[in-house]
Amino acid sequence: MISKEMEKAFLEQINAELYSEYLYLSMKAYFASLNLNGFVNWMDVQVQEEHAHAMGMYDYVIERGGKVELFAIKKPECDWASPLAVFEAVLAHEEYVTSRINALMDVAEATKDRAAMIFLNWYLKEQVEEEANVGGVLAQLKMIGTDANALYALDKELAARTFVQPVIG
Ligand code: OFO
Repeated sequence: MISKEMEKAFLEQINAELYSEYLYLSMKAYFASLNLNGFVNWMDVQVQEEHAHAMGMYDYVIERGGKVELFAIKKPECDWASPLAVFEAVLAHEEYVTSRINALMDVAEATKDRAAMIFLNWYLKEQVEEEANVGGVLAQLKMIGTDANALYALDKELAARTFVQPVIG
């Protein structure tokens, strides 16, 4: 059975993951408005990943005998100055999410919830991957600068990203 403290921490994180899904959905719309369809695809994969992250925790809380309660999702930003500005925002957001998962691990440690610690390990590893992925695109965007041809080449590359349903836990 999950403790009330751990349950509350998971419910807040489910909300944060759903907010991430919402934020990337908003970024997807921004790229659609620029006709950058590879970036649209990259964001679409991100949206699906965040949904899977939220559902992983949702299912876990239920499996541990807890009760899921959903909270309101705050409105995401809807406009950015450039693709570079979007990816700067994505990296800052993922770093924030990493700090949240670390805080969740702190609750698991403080309540001696070893099952939750094992479960959360997957999320910690996922954050390493997320930050590296985003950092890679960001570095390319910085090199590209104002070169439209290079931006279109990157757009083509991002069109190849595919969603793989993660096995969480
Ligand atoms: Fe759920 O990893 Fe991104 O936010």
